[in-house]
Amino acid sequence: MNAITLMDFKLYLITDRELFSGSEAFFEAVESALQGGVKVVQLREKDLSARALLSMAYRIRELTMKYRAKLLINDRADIALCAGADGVHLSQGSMPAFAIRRIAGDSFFIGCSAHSLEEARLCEKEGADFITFGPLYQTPSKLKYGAPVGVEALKKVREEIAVPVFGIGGIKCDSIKPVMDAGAHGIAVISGILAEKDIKGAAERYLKEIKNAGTGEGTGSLEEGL
Ligand code: 3NM
Repeated sequence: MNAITLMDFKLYLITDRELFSGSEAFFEAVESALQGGVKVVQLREKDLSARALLSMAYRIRELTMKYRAKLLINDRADIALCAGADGVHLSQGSMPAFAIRRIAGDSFFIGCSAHSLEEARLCEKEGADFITFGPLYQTPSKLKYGAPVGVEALKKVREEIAVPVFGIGGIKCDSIKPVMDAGAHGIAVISGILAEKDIKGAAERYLKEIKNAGTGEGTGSLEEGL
């Protein structure tokens, strides 16, 4: 059984501090999302130096601990280990999961971003615990992530890939159901929560919508079976 399916992990909040006027506003926003029930946060601030990212990771680690939430760091397994984070989220140019696993151990969560079936196969083969697949829809910064791949592509990935797959990219509350119906294990999101005025309320709505949508995965996990 994949550990991800045993966790309270259906909503994956990814950070973007550029949405805020300063770092305190950013930390407050992450705390509001945690108050709304977010249980897994990915710190994704790719432009920061290692030193600045580590310092931010310490702060987000404190916040996530306070709300018993997990923290993953984008790309930097070294920063994740130094900050006592729970895992790392890799992109195609990152170190492969198996290399990180050798030093970080089996309980370290390793997520991996895929934008095609081929990339999803590689993430899984290299040992990722879960995959984010997208962009499913147009995102505010769509050029960065390429053209939307759509939910039909997600269905194909789900048919072949055994590890949990999270839909990502332009997912708003009203697109949660089609994404979950396509077989997603959960939803990964930035702006649908962090760009909202009421961040706590937005997190609550996402969680409610995910719960209502069901998983499309049957009763294969402990969480659902109990
Ligand atoms: N990765 P929003 S799409 C960080 O397709 C990221 O891998 C993507 O932001 C991918 O929820 C994306 O605001 C942006 O669309 C997600």
